[in-house]
Amino acid sequence: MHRIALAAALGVAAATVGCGAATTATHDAVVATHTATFAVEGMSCGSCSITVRAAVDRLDGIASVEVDVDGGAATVTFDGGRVTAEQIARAITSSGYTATVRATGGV
Ligand SMILES: [Cu+2]
Repeated sequence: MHRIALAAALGVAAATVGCGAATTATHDAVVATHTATFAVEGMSCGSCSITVRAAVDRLDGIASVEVDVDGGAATVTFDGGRVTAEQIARAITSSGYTATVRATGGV
């Protein structure tokens, strides 16, 4: 009886540890770095690039934002488990510049 109780207690401990490990693994998988390039229409100066950058930075899961005013483009590195390229394009568009996803890449 005592032996069974001990085994059950160890089982719970093992399950708890296993759960923690699984959570960590899942978390690592979710922190998948994606990079997307967007065509952004309507930018004409540095102030435009700041507006676009701020609109993207407000979103969850954004790692970096690069805006190329002359090229009419933005390159965003983000956590694909927390935000999508489409959501980023919508955020840029609602800041006043029409954005479309040009290319996406995951790691
Ligand atoms: Cu401007």
